[in-house]
Amino acid sequence: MDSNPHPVLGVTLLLLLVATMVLGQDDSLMASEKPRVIVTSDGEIDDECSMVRFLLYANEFDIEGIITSSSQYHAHGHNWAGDDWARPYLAAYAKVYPNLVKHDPRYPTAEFLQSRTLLGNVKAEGEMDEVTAGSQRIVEVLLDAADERPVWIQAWGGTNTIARALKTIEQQHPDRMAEVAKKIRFYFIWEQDETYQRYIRPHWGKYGIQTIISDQFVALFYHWKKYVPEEQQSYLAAEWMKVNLLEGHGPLCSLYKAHTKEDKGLSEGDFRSEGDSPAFFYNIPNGLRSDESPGWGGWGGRFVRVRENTWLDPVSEPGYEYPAGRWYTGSAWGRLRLKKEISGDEALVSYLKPQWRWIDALQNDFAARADWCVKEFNEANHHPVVKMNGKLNRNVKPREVVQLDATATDPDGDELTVRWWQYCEADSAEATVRIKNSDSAHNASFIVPNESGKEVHIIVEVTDSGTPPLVRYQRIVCQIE
Ligand SMILES: [Ca+2]
Ligand SMILES: [Ca+2]
Ligand SMILES: [Ca+2]
Repeated sequence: MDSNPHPVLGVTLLLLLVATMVLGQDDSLMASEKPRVIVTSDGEIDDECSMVRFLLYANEFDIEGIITSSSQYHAHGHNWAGDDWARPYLAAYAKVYPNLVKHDPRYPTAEFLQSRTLLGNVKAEGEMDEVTAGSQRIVEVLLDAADERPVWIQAWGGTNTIARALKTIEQQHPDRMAEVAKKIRFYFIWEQDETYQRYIRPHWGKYGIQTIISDQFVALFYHWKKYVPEEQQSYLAAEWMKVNLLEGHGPLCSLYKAHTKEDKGLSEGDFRSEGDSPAFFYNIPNGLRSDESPGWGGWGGRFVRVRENTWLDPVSEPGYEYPAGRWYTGSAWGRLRLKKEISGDEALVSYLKPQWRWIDALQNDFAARADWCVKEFNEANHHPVVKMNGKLNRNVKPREVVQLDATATDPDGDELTVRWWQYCEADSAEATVRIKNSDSAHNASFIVPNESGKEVHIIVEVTDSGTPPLVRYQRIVCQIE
């Protein structure tokens, strides 16, 4: 009998081990680790759209939970999609899974995802008295001392199930609150009930949990036609949606609920809404490193620190004061502005730019994964791989010439276009630097501005020649001495 029944597997494991050891020597290992995420969702129709997309990113995350929760909009007896609303999506995922793994073996099985799909607190808006299967799953993940990695807890609906879980921990393990808080990262799509203000802030605020509360998600919300610029709108229009997602892409994408009829300037097949998707866009490991600080910006938007460790949307209105309490439909700047219905509202367009600026990249990325549901590896496109040569975080001196050098490859052998650019909105430097040879992978450079104590953020963006074109990035953060 063969003493080694899996020689190929043995070699693969060895290669993986060697690769891990090599990667471990620079900072790119950080970027290659899969983020741990817990989704809580209120099952709205735009959550259903987000769920189709999220499942196509199941290879990128360690999904610890998909938990249904209520919100101010949805609860038992109130526009409720059903406790099991996610089930048809997981069933469709099961059908496309055998094809998805041809493109990335890291996709989890539908059975695994179903085992982590649980019902949270859903009986009423803000209900957090009952201990539920969903709240207990969050407790279990947070109390698992064996895994110290951060847990990104997303609220696509109310924060009530999350609040219930934290209350259980406070009641049963008050001595472990600090340890638990250290792991938590929050990303909320508005505060869709009062439980963050009523319970989480007063009881957990002292631990300074990093908390993002987005209003700029409105860029991908029902009213997108009013403020997404024309060139980005084409990626949301029926013509693009039908060819790239809705038709001929298998049972999961065919469940995607685009617009069904002519209504308020929207056509059948147009993008409807995915207001909650930025909560997981933020964690997609695309090289932008946005999850290292909410202020750095990326596919899930860009935020400013408003109080303690709470990050909200950057408002540029002079003298503006953020509300002391909830950031939601009744108070968030963009939402209130939208209600004014100012035609051609440039201030609103600019406020939402941190989110809409990525729509082309996001939609192409979605479309490639839709292809993965039905196509063979050699018929579909896959991401370029970008590696920065040299450190990702650098200390530099004023007026120093910084050499920029990256290596980009593509698993499909596509041609690659390189573009270096300064992420001016994300960095603290006032100056806009001129990047010499900004289309060269190995020969770009810039001169550090004379701004001691500030940072310059430089992105290398690599786009492949495949269909749809896919992009990956790396970011250098230069700290000026
Ligand atoms: Ca929602
Ligand atoms: Ca490619
Ligand atoms: Ca700047």
